[in-house]
Amino acid sequence: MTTMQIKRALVRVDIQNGFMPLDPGIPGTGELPVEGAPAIVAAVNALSRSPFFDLVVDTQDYHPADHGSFYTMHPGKSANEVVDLFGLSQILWNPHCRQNTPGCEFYPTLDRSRVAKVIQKGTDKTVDSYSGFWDNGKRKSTGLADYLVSEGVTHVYVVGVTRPFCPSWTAIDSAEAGFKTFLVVDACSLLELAPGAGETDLLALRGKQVEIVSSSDILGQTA
Ligand code: VGL
Ligand code: ZN
Repeated sequence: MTTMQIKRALVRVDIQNGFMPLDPGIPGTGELPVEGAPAIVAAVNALSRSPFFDLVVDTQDYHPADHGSFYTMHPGKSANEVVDLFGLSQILWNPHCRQNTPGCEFYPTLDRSRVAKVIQKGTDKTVDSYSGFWDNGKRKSTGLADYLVSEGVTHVYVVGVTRPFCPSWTAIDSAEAGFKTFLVVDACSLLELAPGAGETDLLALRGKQVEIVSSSDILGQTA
């Protein structure tokens, strides 16, 4: 009889300067600021150092300067307006995480010592990519699923910036790809464009077989 070997990956989504509130000491911050994003880094680092995980992966939002998700590419439009981008509904964002700029760099206090792989996404200017697995049209994979399978990963734990966007889409695609999937809620930031969006997101995740856990469940803290 054989038993399946559990192998756990921590997938850290888009913990980059461009999503952090403006900090004059850190170039690239303040592009698309998410208020609660710096506060997740301590939990993400603690998880990343835990032997509970066999593998640590970072995703990197990595846009060309003229990416179609930037409101500046749509004359007369503002941030948070919704447009049709080549057949897909697209929320318009401030320009952020552009290739070869400080905004796309990982946040300096993020512990990257165990990172085995970086998966870049959002590189095609015609389509956004919230998920670390697929573009928003699910036309082109990033290679993350193949990489995790090649490493023997069975269980995926998702953290990062920012629900209900990139970590949530990544977790849903992970579950759909066949990994037992968890979202570590206190290690994810939240950007609510409408009130209640965070709660709606948690319901949607559970509906897609993503288990919601907290970092203390994993690290065995009593707090
Ligand atoms: C993200 C909006 C645009 C994210 C990325 O990482 O959640 N959000 N690009
Ligand atoms: Zn982006």
